[in-house]
Amino acid sequence: MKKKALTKKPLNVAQKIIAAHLVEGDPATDAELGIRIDQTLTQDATGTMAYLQFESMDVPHVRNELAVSYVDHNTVQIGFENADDHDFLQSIAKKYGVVYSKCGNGICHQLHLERFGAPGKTLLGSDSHTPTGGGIGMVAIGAGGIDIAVAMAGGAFHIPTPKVRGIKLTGRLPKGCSAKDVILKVLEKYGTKGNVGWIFEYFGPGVKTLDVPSRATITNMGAELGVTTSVFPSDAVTKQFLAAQGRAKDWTELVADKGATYDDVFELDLSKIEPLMAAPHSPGNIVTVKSQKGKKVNQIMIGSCTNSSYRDIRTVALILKGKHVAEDVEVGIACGSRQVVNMLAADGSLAILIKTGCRILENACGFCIGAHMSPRTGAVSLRTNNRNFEGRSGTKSAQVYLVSPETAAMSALTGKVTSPLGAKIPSVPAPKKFPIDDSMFLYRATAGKGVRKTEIVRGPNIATVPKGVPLAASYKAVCAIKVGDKITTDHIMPAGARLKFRSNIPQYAKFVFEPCDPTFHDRCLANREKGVANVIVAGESYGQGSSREHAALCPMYLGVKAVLAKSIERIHRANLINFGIVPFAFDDPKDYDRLQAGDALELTNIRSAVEGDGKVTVKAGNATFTATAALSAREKHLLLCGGLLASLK
Ligand code: MIC
Ligand code: SF4
Repeated sequence: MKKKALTKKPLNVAQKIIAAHLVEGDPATDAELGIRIDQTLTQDATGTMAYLQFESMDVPHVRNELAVSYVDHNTVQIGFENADDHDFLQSIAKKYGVVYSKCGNGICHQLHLERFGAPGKTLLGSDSHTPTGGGIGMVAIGAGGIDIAVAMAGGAFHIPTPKVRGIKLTGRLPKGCSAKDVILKVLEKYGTKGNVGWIFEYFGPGVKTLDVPSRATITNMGAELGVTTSVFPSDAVTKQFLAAQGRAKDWTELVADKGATYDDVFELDLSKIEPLMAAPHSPGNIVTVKSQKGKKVNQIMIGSCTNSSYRDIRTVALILKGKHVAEDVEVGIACGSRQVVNMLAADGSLAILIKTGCRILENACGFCIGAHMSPRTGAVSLRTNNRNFEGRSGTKSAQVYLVSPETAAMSALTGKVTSPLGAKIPSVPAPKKFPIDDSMFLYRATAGKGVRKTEIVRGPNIATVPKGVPLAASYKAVCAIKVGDKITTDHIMPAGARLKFRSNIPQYAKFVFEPCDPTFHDRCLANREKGVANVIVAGESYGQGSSREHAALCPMYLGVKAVLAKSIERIHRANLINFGIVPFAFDDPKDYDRLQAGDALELTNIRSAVEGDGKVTVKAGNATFTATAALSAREKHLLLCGGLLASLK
């Protein structure tokens, strides 16, 4: 007994959850770990591919504890494509034992937090903001659709052995500041690149001052740091939230052991925080609200999975109560779920918002993904969502600033950037009881089992998943595009108006790199026809942002065989490997400067490089240089086969 106590290393929250789910690797010695996934979630924009891939695995039904398919992204339904996708998703959910959240129920992350998430569990979602679940003590990770398919089939998910950074919260937020300002502060400190492989764990006396929706805002936007995930402990505040959701039995206490350590600690005094905003065009471009005071604002959008809880929208309603939004400003409100809408209807907030001149939008992703509400040319748009990449709003010239609901509401009243500090900002206590109506979650009774004889509905928008081919010994190639630093998956595979083609790869592939070079598709196809491989050359932090595997799947379809970058973000790197594209990093970043779009290249030893130490020799005209893909044995196997799906066949 004594010996055991001596050898038992105290663990932090992230380490505890990972240890309890470890199926491959040893955190002390291995660079990659395999973990068991309890719950999965998909959304419609990534879900169709995930379920097509699951279907091709020939498994009779889902094998993980709980799989939920949400419809929240493509809800606008102009043209038949979105509705085709919804029918497909509904039928395939019924067949394989997936719970189906109907269009209109709300945004996946908000709903999952309300109705299914539980402390200590692992959650894998085909959406980069899946870490929202970290707000109630889950290890919740975003990944590509095919990784979710594997997890639904009972397979492990692989993560780089994480380093855990403890963010020690002390003090209490000043009135007018809220969780968005906290995560913007963390983004100011750590930026949107260079955090690959880390988990951020919040601890310390300040934690208890934050309610669950606030914690979830912070872990949600941890995605913008590029970390594997972010996590809060599960404490009395979590217990109260779950009990109010009628789920007291899902609560367990989960706190770091006494003496647990972190690989690094950052101390953040909440009382010193001031209202912040992320200026165009990056969530890491942090400025104070004070510094932008008085800037004229044209549009304000409140909602998204970051800030659409009852707490957030009720706060906005109370700030606006009895007043009217400014003459020249358009204000839109999108709640996170039907539960939130119902609560706001019941307590009069909805009536307040309507009276003050807000536009009440559907409880869905909507504006956040540029599906609608694009601002006017050159507009200043304040938004409470998590990403302000150039053009994501649907208007390339728009200047999008990310702000808290408090700053958004105060600015709505004046039509100018206005700080909530010093204003009368009401507090919204955590509700004692949330109204529960799960009627838009279908197939709970057959969850995990499915209804085998269900016919899967496939409209013309549901195409087949292209398969990869084994990696050749060498390639004659061409630099199909050269891009700079911090290229996001919104640059590679735009969403917005293009989102409806997600289930149809040949069609969607027409828009790869549309914002950077609309000729990319045609040139790549022509090269592919000639048997010449396409190579993407990129700077730092390539593939930031969303989990959309289409940013790898569509390039694979266009004959892209390798990416040569200064560095590549975690989810996108994993997606590239899943689709047989080798993610190389320049051994000498200066070699990036030698290359131009259109240059003929030769990847002389690519297959043996992948089999061996990952070092490829690249010939570019008279120059020869090397680049390396640091790969685990599993990743090597996938690449040699031509991707994950090809490896299963
Ligand atoms: C996003 O916020 O960019 C999205 C749309 O939710 C994506 C998923 C997708 O592209 O479908 C994400 O964050 O992973
Ligand atoms: Fe939806 Fe926006 Fe959240 Fe992505 S970030 S899941 S588009 S609300």
